[in-house]
Amino acid sequence: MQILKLTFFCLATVLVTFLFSCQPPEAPTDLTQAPLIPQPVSVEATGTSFELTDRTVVCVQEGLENVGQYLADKLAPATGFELAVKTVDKAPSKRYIYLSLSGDNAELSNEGYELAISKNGVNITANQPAGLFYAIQTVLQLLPASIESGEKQAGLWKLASGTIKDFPTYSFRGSMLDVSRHFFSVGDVKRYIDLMAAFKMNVFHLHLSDDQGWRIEIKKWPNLTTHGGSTEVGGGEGGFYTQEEYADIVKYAQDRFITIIPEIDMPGHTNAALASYPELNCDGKATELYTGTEVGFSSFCTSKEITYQFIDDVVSELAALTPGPYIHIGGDESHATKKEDYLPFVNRAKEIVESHGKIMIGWDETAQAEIGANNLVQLWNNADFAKEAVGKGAKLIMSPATKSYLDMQYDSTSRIGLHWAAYIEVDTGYIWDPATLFPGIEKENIIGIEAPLWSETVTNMDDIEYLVFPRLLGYAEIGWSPATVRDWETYKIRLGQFAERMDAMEIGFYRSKSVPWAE
Ligand code: TNX
Repeated sequence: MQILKLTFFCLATVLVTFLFSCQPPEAPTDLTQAPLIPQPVSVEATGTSFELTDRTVVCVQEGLENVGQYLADKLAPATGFELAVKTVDKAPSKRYIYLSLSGDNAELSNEGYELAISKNGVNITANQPAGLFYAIQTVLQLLPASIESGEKQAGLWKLASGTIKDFPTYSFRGSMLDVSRHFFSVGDVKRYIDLMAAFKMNVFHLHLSDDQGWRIEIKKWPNLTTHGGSTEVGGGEGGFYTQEEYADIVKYAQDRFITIIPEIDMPGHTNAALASYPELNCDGKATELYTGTEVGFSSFCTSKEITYQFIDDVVSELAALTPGPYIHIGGDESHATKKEDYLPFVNRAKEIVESHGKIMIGWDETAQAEIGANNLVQLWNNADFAKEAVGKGAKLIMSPATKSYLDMQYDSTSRIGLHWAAYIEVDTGYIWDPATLFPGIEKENIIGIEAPLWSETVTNMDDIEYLVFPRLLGYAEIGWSPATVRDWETYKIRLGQFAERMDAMEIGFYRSKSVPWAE
């Protein structure tokens, strides 16, 4: 009898569980409860929902076909819907997502958008296509996490109704990948770009040269890549991007509203170039290739004219391939360059960059040179240099190593990463404000933030994803969302709800104990 009872109880439990799991998933109806990263400026709910079906039409104003197609392509794999993209003058009455430019909403500026969701359709407006692109990222986050799957899913594709008005706090929201210490393929770089775009980041800084490797083909100086690109930290085979591959990366980024900033680090961090061309050394002798991780031992010969001819050739080819306004000249940790040589060197590098129609960016040490209001200085280590830059009218990119370095370990048990600046747990990476971190550096001195990933300990995409995620989401939010809506206690809940979405995106992220992962 006892056994019969038990069997019955078990069967009943199984049945209830089965029935329960067969219930259709509940449609979301409260837009204010949707976990979004970055958190929008304002969200209002209207209590119903819009269902995306195979009969939904993506409607666009003339000229916006590309953005419309991007949306349809993003929705296709998981839903299995091949949504038509139609050019129209105004939205139909139902079953639509309509993308249009209003051009007159000053509050939204260049990158903001308004997203109005009703039972009948979704209206997306912005002043510029970039705003529509960011609205699409929001739409994707409002759909179930399985929308990110590469294969068809049995989904109920509903979005809660209401209105989102959204625009970024900073116009520069970036990340950097060091492809010199370890080389990463074009495919890896494109994945990095896609993952940044999903969180509304718009600047991708490529650290293209360092002591361990030169990674961009320069036609006038071919040994830079054939020799200088032939190894990496640990002695692996290294690699480089041909100019065609670099142009392909630039185009891929541009299609996702991301500006590429190429960096050629100088006068220090130049061993790969010094090993490739003896004439760049003061003693006229080429150095050996370097596969270690020390910094600060190399320097261009600042007193030789050939050095400046070389820089002019490199910047000329790079500027021609780079539509964005910036060239980064590094300038950090030039411990092997005398200060009296360093400053005139940076001044000349700046002239060269400007003669090719670009704006110079340098790490914070470059603030000591003759920079002006047009230049950007990237704070990484020394707030006094950054303040000097502010005094000269330059704007700052905020990349404090203690808060925003993606190569810092989470804690002492992290399987890769460094810790010379700090351990940066997910909360530490989130809880800071660029505009209040250093007294004397105010919001109006700051163009934005950038989270750099140095790659001394990073050898493949799994390593990249482990260090970059989930911290990148926090940096995306710091760059986009107003300080008034940022708060760790609510952020960690939203982030926890992104576990399933990051899984669907096949991101091998670090499951920090400081986050309540919803799984
Ligand atoms: C400092 S940050 C460097 C890089 C290293 C990094 C490692 C900066 C401008 N220079 O050369 O890769 O630390 O965290």
